[in-house]
Amino acid sequence: MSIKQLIKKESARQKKVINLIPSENYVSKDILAALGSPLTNKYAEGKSHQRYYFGNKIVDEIEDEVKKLALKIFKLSDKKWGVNVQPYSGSIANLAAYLGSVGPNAKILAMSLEHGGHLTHGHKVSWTGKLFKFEHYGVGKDGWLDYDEIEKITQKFKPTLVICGATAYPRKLDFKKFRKIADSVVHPEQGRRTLLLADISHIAGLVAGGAHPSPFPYADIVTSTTQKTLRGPRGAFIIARKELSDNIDKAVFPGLQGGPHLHTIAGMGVAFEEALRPGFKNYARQVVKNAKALASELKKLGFQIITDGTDNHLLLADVTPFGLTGKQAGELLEKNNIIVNKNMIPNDPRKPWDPSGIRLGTPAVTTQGMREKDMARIAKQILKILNFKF
Ligand code: DSN
Repeated sequence: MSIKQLIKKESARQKKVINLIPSENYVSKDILAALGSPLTNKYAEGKSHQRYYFGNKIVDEIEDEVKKLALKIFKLSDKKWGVNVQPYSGSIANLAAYLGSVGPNAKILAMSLEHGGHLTHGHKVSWTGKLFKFEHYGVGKDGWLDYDEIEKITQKFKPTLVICGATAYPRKLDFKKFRKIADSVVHPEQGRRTLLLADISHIAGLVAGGAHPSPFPYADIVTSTTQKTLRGPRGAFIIARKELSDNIDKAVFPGLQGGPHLHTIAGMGVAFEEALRPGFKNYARQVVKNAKALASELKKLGFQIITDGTDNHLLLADVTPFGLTGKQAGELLEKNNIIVNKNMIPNDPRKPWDPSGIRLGTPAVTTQGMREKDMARIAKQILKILNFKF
């Protein structure tokens, strides 16, 4: 089959299934048009207006505008914040943020992958785990972050950077508490406080839409991808306090990357424009309402939901009471056109490849117009599939 035919096949698959992967979404036609535009033909190494190639007047305008929009969706001033929209993905954005702020070998504290953090938050198989000295915190037995415990770990470890942000944590992040925790350790020799980085990749759209508290009053650096709740293309950005942003920019280019992907940057700009429309607030709120409805319907049907519910766009369910592992449950659901991902649950006795849980999210189905009543139907269908294993 040709690539063109395979793309058609994948488009049809995306239309046919119920997509409950919390890190996926469906972008608008305008974003697809930006991604498929001739901007992909252009090289523009460097920052806008400081490029190594010529012919960049128009793409400079585009990048400048996208940076302005990135600040606008979070109501930030360019007097205080610098933006970089060039990272190819969240992984590179995180690596660049660490390298450009605290540098290699620094002590960094983050949430462990097993408890809901991210691979690039210093997991041992990621280069972030090899290039820096990471220590991790997790969640308590009840699945909730225990901020007193995080503070104790912080004071003992004395990191120069604290990371908050998760890929599989269903509750609100208390950025104010994380700030206080970071401030409980001082580094007079470095002449600055412990930095706080919020990786809001999962919740960026909720923050922009007012459905989750913002990290910006408290964090020094915020990293994010744009393809999840923000409903943009697969790209990333870093927003950092002005005094940190020059070094972070240098870590992105020339430190880690070459020419920026301008078609993606333009696609991100379109996503930011869409996030500024009044309807986006309703979308963000509905994503959370749907996730809450899905969690409560599954709970009514006997599912064990980690932390008993959710405050955001995702939930974690332990499927072992059905006599299934997360992998088996995911495969059964896929056979029946419901797409989830297998996921570790807190303190999981099983391994990541075949864990005890599944992770479910509502950004994509909300984009398709589904509401609470649809979540009730989906929950019943999930139960039927897992009970009868067909
Ligand atoms: N792998 C992504 C997720 O699904 O959460 C994060 O990078």
